[in-house]
Amino acid sequence: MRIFFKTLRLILMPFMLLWAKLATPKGMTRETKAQQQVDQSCGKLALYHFKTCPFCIKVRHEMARLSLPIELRDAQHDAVHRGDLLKGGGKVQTPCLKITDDQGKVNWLYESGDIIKYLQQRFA
Ligand SMILES: N[C@@H](CCC(=O)N[C@@H](CS)C(=O)NCC(=O)O)C(=O)O
Repeated sequence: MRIFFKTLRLILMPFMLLWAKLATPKGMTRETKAQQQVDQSCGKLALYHFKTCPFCIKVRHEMARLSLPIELRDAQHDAVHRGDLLKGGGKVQTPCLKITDDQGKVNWLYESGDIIKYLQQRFA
C-alpha cells in the first residue's frame, strides 16, 4: 500500500502541485485584532505534510480558506520532521496536526477530515 501511494504520488506530482496552486481558495478576512489572535493561536499548531499528498492539499486549502498561518513541516524530505512525527504521533502518516495547548501538552491529530473539522470548529 505504501509503495502504491509513493508511486502514485511520483507520477501525479506535477498535476498535484498544479492543482494545489490553482485551487487554493482566497482567504477569509478578519478584523486586524481578530486576525492577530488567530495568528497567535496558530503559533501553537504545526502541520506535518507531504507536498503532493491529496489529503494534505485538502487540509492546506482549508487553512488558506480560513487564513490560518500554520507552520508547514515537510515529513517527506526533512528527516528531523519525519522523526518527530514518528516519535510524537506514533506513525509517519500525513497530514498530521501537532497541537500544543496553553499548558504545553501536545496532541497529534491525524486524518484530514478530523483536522479540517477541528480547524473549522476553532477558527471558522
Ligand atoms: N485517511 C487519511 C489518509 C492519509 C494518507 O494515506 N496519507 C498518505 C500520504 S498521501 C501517507 O501518509 N502515507 C504514508 C507514507 O507514504 O509513508 C487521511 O484522510 O488523512
